[in-house]
Amino acid sequence: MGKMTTVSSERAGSDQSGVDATYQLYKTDLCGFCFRVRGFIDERGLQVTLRDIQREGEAFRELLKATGRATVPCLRIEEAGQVRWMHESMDIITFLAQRHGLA
Ligand SMILES: N[C@@H](CCC(=O)N[C@@H](CS)C(=O)NCC(=O)O)C(=O)O
Repeated sequence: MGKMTTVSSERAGSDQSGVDATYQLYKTDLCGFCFRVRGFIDERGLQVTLRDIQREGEAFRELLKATGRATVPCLRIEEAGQVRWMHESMDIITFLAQRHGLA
């Protein structure tokens, strides 16, 4: 009890699950599927950088280039020098829940 732990705000692994990955959620503010994912992220306290593809042209171009689609939500997962992109709100939630012991 009382032991202080320093965590990086960039690392979702700070939830002590041992996972050292960096997450970015590509989203818009008009997308209900995005709000579903964001609600889960907020509820569980995961560190995920939000990228708005309507407000940030660069985010839109990154998403399109990487996935060939403009569909949101899309989770960019960077881990051990590798990058993966995941569509589908329920797949994203299930992935994060399993990954971080939050099922
Ligand atoms: N089944 C998908 C639906 C995603 C979806 O329909 N996203 C809409 C916004 S609410 C979208 O990005 N439409 C534009 C497109 O696909 O180009 C999910 O659950 O994530």
